[in-house]
Amino acid sequence: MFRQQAGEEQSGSKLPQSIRDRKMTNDKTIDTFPASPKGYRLHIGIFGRRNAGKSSLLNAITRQHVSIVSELAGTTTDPVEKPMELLPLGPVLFIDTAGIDDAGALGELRVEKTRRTFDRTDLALLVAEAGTWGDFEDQLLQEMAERRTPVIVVFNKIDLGEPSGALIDRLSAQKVPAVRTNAPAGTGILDLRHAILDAAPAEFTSGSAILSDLVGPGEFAVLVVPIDKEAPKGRLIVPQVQSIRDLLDGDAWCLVVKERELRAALQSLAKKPKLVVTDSQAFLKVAADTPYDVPMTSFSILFSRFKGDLVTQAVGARAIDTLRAGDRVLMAEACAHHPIGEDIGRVKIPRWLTQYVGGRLDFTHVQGHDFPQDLSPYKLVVHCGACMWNRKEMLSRILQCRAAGVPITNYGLAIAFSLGILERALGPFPAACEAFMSAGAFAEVAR
Ligand SMILES: Nc1nc2c(ncn2[C@@H]2O[C@H](COP(=O)(O)OP(=O)(O)OP(=O)(O)O)[C@@H](O)[C@H]2O)c(=O)[nH]1
Ligand code: SF4
Ligand SMILES: [Mg+2]
Repeated sequence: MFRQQAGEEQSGSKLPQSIRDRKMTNDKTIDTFPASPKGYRLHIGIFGRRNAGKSSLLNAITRQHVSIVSELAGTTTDPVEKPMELLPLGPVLFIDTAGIDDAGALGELRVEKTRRTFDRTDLALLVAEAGTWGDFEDQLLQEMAERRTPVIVVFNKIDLGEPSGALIDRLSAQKVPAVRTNAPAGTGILDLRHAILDAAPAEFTSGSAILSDLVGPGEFAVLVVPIDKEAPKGRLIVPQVQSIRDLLDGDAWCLVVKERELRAALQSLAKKPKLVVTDSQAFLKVAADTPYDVPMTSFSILFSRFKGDLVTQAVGARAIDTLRAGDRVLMAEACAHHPIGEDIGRVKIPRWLTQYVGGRLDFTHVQGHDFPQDLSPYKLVVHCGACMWNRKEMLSRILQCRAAGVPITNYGLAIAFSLGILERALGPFPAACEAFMSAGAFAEVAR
């Protein structure tokens, strides 16, 4: 981890006013926040013959009755749109369409409406009854290929039949991913989520900015960088350097200080910074020295958003409250950095968590790609900021935890939670803060 995962928060109390004022959602798909503009959502079109189970599939993914399902072919007549937060990928817009094997004038109109949704589809789900594949499906695949739109084939109704081996082989040779589902029973929905994550175009899976969007052009942030015995000689570490570069790219600027100089630096400034970002190890001092009206967070929280899924990982920090003496905790680092002295992952976080829980915990440490397939022994996964990884890889790991029903948080979030400053550190991220605050209600939603 970046030996300074910044930390954050703790249990409930003083939520920033801006967040308290936000209307809490009752919708269990978290689809009211973050309020991403439609254009930023990954548009996932659901296509296929009438009655293939397209609407059933949408309902299974959202766990809501979004679209009407019936045994009558041709139930969906106009495209049905459903925005939601598809954890851990982020904001998506599902578009359920009318079956397009229709004949007749009415059918043609409906087909035309469905075809128009092709233009705004970033990723297509081609839903077919497992035992029914023909020219129609091949033509749809070809049309999507011509449009360079990635496709996932969903063989639905696997309770009634299986796709042939020859077809599976052909799709695999064409590099078209396929999943098998029984939508009403929820079978295969997790595989579908994985497939969506894998197939999503890169611009939707790479984090857009580390912090420049929070600061803004012409504005500045103060970065707090402790120079202690764990700091590498003569250089800054990757998350710090990347943060500085991101600010410059965003036409913003920054002041870099050690924690000891922070108070004097803030006093000497003519105006307040838009954000203070600290290494998590200095979090308590930085929280004390930063005026409450200046937003403050940590490098590792920024990286949870940039490389992982801040909402899921903030909610995951809640699980620390449920830890009991003897529970197993997996500490995972994405690269083999060299532990120095009081290493944060091996010494400091275990110490803080142990103090919080009030009893010995059983820690397992893994590095790099050495991540257990079986997560069931663990009560919690605490992950580093994954600054050396691309986001897709971290999101896959988050999905694996979700599949196993094991909460995942990150180093900084865990530290802040155990130090009691997570709410404040999540202040710049209303969606994550709100999710964290209503984590009880979210536990159901998040899987
Ligand atoms: N046995 C079984 N039935 C399914 C499955 N998925 C959907 N169905 C049923 O298939 C019928 C059609 O499902 P819909 O979800 O309405 O299909 P659709 O593709 O949206 O149909 P149109 O809107 O008419 O194009 C309904 O009776 C569903 O209950 C499945 O996996 N297995
Ligand atoms: S990838 Fe993880 S362990 Fe490696 S430097 Fe980045 S935060 Fe630290
Ligand atoms: Mg339908």
